[in-house]
Formats: sequence, structure tokens, C-alpha cells
Amino acid sequence: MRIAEVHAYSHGLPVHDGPYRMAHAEVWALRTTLVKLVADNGLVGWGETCPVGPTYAESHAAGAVAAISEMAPGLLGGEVLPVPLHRRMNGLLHGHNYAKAAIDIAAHDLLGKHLGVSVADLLGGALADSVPSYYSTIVGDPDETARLAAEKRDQGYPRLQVKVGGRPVEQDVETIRKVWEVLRGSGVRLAVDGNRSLTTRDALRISRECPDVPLIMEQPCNTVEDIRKIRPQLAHALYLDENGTSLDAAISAAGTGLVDGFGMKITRLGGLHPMRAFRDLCSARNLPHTCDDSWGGDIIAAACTHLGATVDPELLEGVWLAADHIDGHYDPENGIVADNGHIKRPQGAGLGITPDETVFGAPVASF
Ligand code: 0XW
Ligand code: MG
Repeated sequence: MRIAEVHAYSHGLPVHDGPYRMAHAEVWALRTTLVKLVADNGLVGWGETCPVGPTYAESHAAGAVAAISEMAPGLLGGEVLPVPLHRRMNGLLHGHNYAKAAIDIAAHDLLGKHLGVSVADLLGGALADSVPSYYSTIVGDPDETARLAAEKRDQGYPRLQVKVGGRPVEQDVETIRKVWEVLRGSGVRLAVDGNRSLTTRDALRISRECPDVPLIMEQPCNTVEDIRKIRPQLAHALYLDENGTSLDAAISAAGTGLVDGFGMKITRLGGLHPMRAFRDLCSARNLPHTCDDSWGGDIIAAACTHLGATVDPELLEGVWLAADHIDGHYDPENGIVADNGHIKRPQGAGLGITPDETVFGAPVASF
């Protein structure tokens, strides 16, 4: 089976309860990029990539379309198999993992449909029919964040991620302490995500002032160097997110004992194929991790869910969905949602969802 056509679509996703606020970003609407691969046998596969604004990572919605357009002519006629596909993509464009990921996901969807197996099967096989999700708050008022924490605890989420940073650290400490008041004893795990924003001074202060709270600190500071500097002084477990920019960076962080786990994004590593290797290296080092993406609709959500289902449940921190902030679904019947804090793995071949492509309008680029 070979690639016969590549189409890119650009679709707006307003944040219906916006803004989604992180330390360095406040987003009201996102632009997602969809890829449709058509094979020479007529089968179709879908992929997606959606940066959460221009300041979260080195990725941009317009850049995704440009990068896909750069690679697409050279992909026509190529096999729909992950190893030759990645070799081709890397020969056509250096970097731009977030754009390559959309093509990689579409190829997995297509290959699964061709073979009559799910994407989870292609990734080695599912260990569960449902995966845990987690809820992520915005950087917000301490009392309001605690109220939300209680609501999400009651909805059955096994994990909560509280965003901090971009304001006086006293407010972050107050927020964490108030949230822990409502989570303590419930079994809900807590992550505190600085999204690169904290000085080493403030990250150390959060750890010192919350010694009794069994939180994990996610990407507190901007660089690996800052994180390495504070690591020996922290009283808490440390996870890397934004700095895990490649498989190479993840291997270094895991192999040198820099971190206790990862928040990981499919698009940051370049797709499901590199995520499979990441999953296995984390398993070898017994490191927990999420299987997320930064934003996006049912296509990226299905990819995260299939991947998450193949992770040792002991090591799966959760699959985050943007669905809570988006109106409607691409697949009107089998849209991906969290129910009771968990997500059912879509059934059927490939990603197991059928997007209504009229939602996306006409392609912005076709090859
Ligand atoms: C909570 N997320 C998975 C969603 C936003 O894109 C940020 C991200 C994170 O953990 O940094
Ligand atoms: Mg994070």
C-alpha cells in the first residue's frame, strides 16, 4: 500500500470556556491542522497536530501546514509503513516533529484499516480497554482552583494537574495547599505544572513550603540546566514535559536520572512511532509518563488513547483531552470523551473514529 494523495486542512477550535491560561500563554482559540492520507487502494487515514498557541512549544499552526506541504510531494508513492515513512520525512525536512506527527498518525490510521487492526495493536497491543485521564486546571484563583479540584475529584478523575507560575509564588503555594485540602485522602494524585515559568528560586520555595503534599513537580523551570541545578534540593518527584523535545533528549533525561517521569506529547516526539520507543525506554527504567498532546480534537485524542492503552497501567499517568474545552466532535457518533475520569479505547480498525470531513472545509493544501 502506497501513498497516493496528501491533503492538509486547517480548522479553528475556539476554547469554549476560555481562556485556557498557563504561565506563559493565554489562549482563546487554537488552529488545528489535519492530514488526510489517501492510499493507492482508496483507503484513507487521518492525522492531527494542534500547538496550544505560539508560546508553549517551538511549534506553530502555520508552520505545520508549511512543513507538511514541504514534505508531501516527496511522500507520494512511498510505503505506508512507519520506518520507511520516518526515513523519508527526515530526508525531506529537518526537525518539525510536530508536523511529521500528523503524517505519522495518519499513516498508522491507514495501516490499521488496511490490516484490519487497531492502532493499539499496531503499537504492540492494548493492555486495557479504558485508560485513566487527568484534568488540568488553568493558573487561577486559589479558592476557585480548589473548588474545581473538588468537582473533578467527584467526577472520578484519578489525577489532577494544577498550573502554576507567572505570578507571585505565594499565590501558587496558597493554591497548592488549598487544592491538597480537598484531595487529601481521596486517592487523587496531584501534579503541579510550572510550564517552564518558575525561577529555580521559586521552584525550590514551592517544594520547601509544601513538604507534606505528595505532589510531583512538572517542568518547573525553562531549561534542563535549571532543572538539573534544583534536582538535588527538591523534596518532590520531578517530571519533564516541554524539555523532552526528542527521543534523544528523553533518553538523556531518563538515563542520567534527571527525572522521575515525563509529561509526554505525541506531536513533540514526531508521532506514534517514536512514542512507541519512548514508551519502551520508560518501561525499561520504570518511569511513569502521560500520553498527551498539547491540544486538538478527536483524531489526536484517539491516537493518545490507543497509545495510552499499550502502556503498562502502573506507569501510565494518564491521557489528557482537550475535549472539555471544545464544542462538538469530528466524529459525531464516536467522539472521544472522558467519563468518570476515564476514556474508552475506540473500537474498530485504525484510530477507530470516522471524522466528518465537511467540518474541516476545503483542504488548504493538496498533493
Ligand atoms: C495539560 N496539557 C497536557 C495541556 C496543555 O497543552 C498543556 C499541557 C501540559 O501538561 O503542559
Ligand atoms: Mg505539562
